[in-house]
Amino acid sequence: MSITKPVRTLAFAAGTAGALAGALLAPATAAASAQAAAAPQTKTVRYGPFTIPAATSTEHGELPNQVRLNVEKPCTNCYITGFAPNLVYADGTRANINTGPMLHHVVFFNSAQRDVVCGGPRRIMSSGNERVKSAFPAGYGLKVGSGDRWTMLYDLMNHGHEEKTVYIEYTFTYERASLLSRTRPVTPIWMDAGGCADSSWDTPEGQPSERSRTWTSTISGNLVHMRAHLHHGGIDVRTANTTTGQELCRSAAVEGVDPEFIDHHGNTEVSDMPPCTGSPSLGRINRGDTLQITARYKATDHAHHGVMGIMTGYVHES
Ligand SMILES: [Cu+2]
Repeated sequence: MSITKPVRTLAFAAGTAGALAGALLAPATAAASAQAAAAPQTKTVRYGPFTIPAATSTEHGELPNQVRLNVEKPCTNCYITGFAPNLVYADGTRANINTGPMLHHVVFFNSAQRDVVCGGPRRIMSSGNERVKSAFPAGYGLKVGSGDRWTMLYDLMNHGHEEKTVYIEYTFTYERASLLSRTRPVTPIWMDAGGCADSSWDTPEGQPSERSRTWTSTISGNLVHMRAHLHHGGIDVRTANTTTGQELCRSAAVEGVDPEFIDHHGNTEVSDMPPCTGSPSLGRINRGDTLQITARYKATDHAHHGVMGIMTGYVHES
């Protein structure tokens, strides 16, 4: 990470002063407690409840682009090593379009850090209805500092004809940070075929379509994980380093297989977008390299409005 705020560094040092003193006095015990601190932990955080209006005969019900400030983080002074997004009912069962609700999108921003690609608050993770799980390769994590503030942007839809009350749920795996942590931090890079101003565009009817966007990297490091998002009708999305000629990740959409992702009209939504994970790396990125994202959509007999093509990469800067 390029910027470390002095305040956060002090808070971090104060929190681990005990462990450091222990290391000086009794190395074996301190090593054991550092190991215990680094042991993987799991926490499920629920956001909500949210009540989505019923669909009418012509329109889906929707809670369009709502913002919640300062939402719960699973931990502080820790590394998130993986996360699994979900949309659930109060009893914990999955809420999906077969019963109405759709997680159109959820995006988490950290307002304490600047987004590497577009500026503004840093986009650290997101999900569409496909709810893809992410796990970083062993030894890497998304650092959560004590000064971090998370904002959640969400958009929920309902294909059903009665209102539904749901929760956005994230199950995180994480490790506590300490001075002895060997976990390497990752920096998110948000590649978006729609660009920075608006992630969405419309596909034409009757012909396949493709949209690309490039970004000149401002950071150097190893890309260790990449996750993707497309809408209904998407074929695949990929990111390449056009400076080195290397394809970094390609993720193809799975749609219409799992019955949970088919609504009562027979309409399907994307059910999986397999992520890419590379250890030690999916590829090296150097400052000044050109990264290109390309999203492809199928030809259909009608235009698709507001489609997206997004890949979020996680880079260990070095
Ligand atoms: Cu989307």
